[in-house]
Amino acid sequence: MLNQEQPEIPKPLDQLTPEEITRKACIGKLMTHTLKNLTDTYINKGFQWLLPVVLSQSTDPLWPDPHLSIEKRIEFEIYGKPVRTTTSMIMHKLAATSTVYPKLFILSPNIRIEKAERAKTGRHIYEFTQLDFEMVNASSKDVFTLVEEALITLIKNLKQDLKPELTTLGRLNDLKVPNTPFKIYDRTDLETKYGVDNWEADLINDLKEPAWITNIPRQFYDFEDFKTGRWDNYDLLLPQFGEVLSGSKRENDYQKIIKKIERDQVKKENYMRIIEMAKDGRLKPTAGAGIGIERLVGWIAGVKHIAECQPFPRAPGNVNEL
Ligand code: ASN
Repeated sequence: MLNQEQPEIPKPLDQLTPEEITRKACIGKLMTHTLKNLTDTYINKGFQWLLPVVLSQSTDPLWPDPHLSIEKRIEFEIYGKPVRTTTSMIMHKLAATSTVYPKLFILSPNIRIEKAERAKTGRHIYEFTQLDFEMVNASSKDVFTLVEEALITLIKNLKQDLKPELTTLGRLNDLKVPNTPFKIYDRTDLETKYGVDNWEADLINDLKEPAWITNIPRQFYDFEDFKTGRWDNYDLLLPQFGEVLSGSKRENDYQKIIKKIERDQVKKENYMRIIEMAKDGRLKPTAGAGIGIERLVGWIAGVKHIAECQPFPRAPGNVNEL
């Protein structure tokens, strides 16, 4: 758990007090401007905006993943075929960047039925939206530069255009435009310094500015150097708040993909399109990431629970009528 105190579960709209309505409206404006600002940045840099999908045979296995706490995976049949609700559009991004859309982003709704106890972290919701992006022939460094620029532009603009809202939320002075480049930490160094289990919670307490963490063992689609054992992937952590983005340079070598899928005991039959593309040499080298929109806006707004950033809250363990 990253939070010291347990946050209240955000209420449905019709149960808000007048003060809570004012607060919700300010967060809503931050959300609107954040979406406009980020999508403008990506479009101006030549990215194409793809619409999301909700049901697919193939979705993110989310495994192995050091953060995983999924209570239930949603899977059912349509037209005689199994489909799953989107956990992330990583597979779609790999296929799309390698064929028609070399630079793309999607505002992608992801469903991850987190264990109910995760409501306490204030950082988990069971439906969230990623700004999920991917680009061909890019390195991790390219992703860092792009994201840093996008965030700096966003925070500068919000501080300028939404002064009253940030003032109402008590964030105008506290929200600082971070210095670039952001610091980069290797996960193994953090484990040595803070311990294998605690490094994230301890590091975010120490952080004054956003920072990158690299080299995190996880899903087969992240690039792993088999010789050194090093992973070319990253998370972006926000001070006092935690992970807001994860991504990587991608694995596009057929043999390595097969080896990792087998090692992870992931169902190969769900990833045949990507496997076939890799086999034929059609899977291009790409890099990308997904920015958790509710977490980003939650950090900007200084919320106790990121479900406050949702008009219709999705806190783990809480199902509302709307
Ligand atoms: N969107 C992430 C990525 O691009 C994947 C995820 O959310 N699990 O790597």
